[in-house]
Amino acid sequence: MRFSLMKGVTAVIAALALPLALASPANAGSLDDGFAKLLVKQVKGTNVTKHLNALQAIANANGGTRAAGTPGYDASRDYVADKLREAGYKVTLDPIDFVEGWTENNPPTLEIPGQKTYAPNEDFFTFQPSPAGDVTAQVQGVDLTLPPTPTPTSTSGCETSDFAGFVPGNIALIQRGTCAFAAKIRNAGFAGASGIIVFNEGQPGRTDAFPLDIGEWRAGVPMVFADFAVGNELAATPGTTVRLKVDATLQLGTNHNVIAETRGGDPGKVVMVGAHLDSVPVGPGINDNGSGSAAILETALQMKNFPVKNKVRFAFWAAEEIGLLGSDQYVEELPQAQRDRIKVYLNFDMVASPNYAYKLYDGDDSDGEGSPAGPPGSAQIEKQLEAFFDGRGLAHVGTDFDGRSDYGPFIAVGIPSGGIFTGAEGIKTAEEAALFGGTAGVAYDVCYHQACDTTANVNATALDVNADAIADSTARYAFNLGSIPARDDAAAAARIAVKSAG
Ligand SMILES: [Ca+2]
Ligand SMILES: [Ca+2]
Ligand SMILES: [Ca+2]
Ligand SMILES: [Zn+2]
Repeated sequence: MRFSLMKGVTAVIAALALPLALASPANAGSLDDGFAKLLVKQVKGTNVTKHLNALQAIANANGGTRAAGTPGYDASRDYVADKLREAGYKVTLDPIDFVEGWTENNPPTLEIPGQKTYAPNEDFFTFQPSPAGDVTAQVQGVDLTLPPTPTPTSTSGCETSDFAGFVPGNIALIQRGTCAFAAKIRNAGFAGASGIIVFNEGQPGRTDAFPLDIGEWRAGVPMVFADFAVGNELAATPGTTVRLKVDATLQLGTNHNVIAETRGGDPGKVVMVGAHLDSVPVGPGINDNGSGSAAILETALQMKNFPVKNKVRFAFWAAEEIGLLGSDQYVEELPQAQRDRIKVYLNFDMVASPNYAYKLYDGDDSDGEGSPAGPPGSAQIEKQLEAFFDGRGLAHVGTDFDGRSDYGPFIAVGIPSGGIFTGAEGIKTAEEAALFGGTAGVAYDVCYHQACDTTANVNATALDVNADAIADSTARYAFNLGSIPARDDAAAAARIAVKSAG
């Protein structure tokens, strides 16, 4: 079977008779190059559009949405899982938690027993969706910046290293600053905090406490947001024992990531290709992210009989829109040995924006914007995607790893990542309009996170080109990971670089 397939492939490659200029000189005629060209030919925009129509029909039948926790999500999950099963993939429905409901039953308590009681819903508020809990323990400050700088700079609790000296069981005292509340809460949870007090940073306009939904609960302990005065006072007396109590009911629901893996291929070398499958509650989410989901689904279906060298694992993430919950929980629950096997992660979130630009994640940080370069190997992924667009004579620009999609958890554990993005609520520049056409001064996707993100909100050219780019990069890595540095070597190189810089 494999042999005859190979003959077929060779025939198709020969029949393609591509001009030499289009072939990558280093790989021309190689297995990965041949299969990439075959798969690109097989993946057709019209078939990707059929999946988008199906997702639109699912939304129409389910109140106009495919959001996490809704029947529209489950129907999307079933559509994708059924197609992949029929194609022969090993399909797993991977359960993940999300917040289905949260009610505060009584005001919270924060007191220094026998000495002082702070005023609930004035000096401090419960963070929604805090788990219930009643803990008495020592307070320990975490990388505080006191007095505060004139403008926000505190990175309290933003890095796991902030908790290096943290005593598990203590209550973490954390300052508001430059990273998300949710990130601080996560890190405090990993460090074993028994309770969490985040206080406002202290600049004018950043002193009061107020109620806030941070969408994060997984530290599993009571958590509150206090005003600057409370935090400053507790920080001034290290080792103070406080009582922190939250009385709330947290109701968790379950959604599923759909994970589909090729039966063949080296299980020690996994190529992961992901797209989030959920929409926001207000709309059907066809560009965001039916487009990426449909494109990787069609790629998977068309490569079902490819005799891949490396294992290819497709992931359709749940609950991306409410905090990357699907990808985050997937990576968190993966044992280190399994993480080590994932050699690349490719992310496709919004690949058919109506006023598109071809944006490739800036793996080497050549743009010098926002987040640093991705883990070693990310630069090579960017280069490989660039080569596809260059080969078609199409322009491309970089886009920062700003943490807004499912590559975030992969990068955080050192897995090289990359992918394509055609733009969301950002405004297309004049330079980009010159490169890609479309309209300068208008959002890439005017229907971003809105009810109008329907099948009418998809640019067919961008969808077609990006489906090909996805097929191309997936097939190349399925057969050849030679460009990706070995993880151990890369980690060692990074350590050496840090050492010499220090
Ligand atoms: Ca810090
Ligand atoms: Ca770059
Ligand atoms: Ca960057
Ligand atoms: Zn979105």
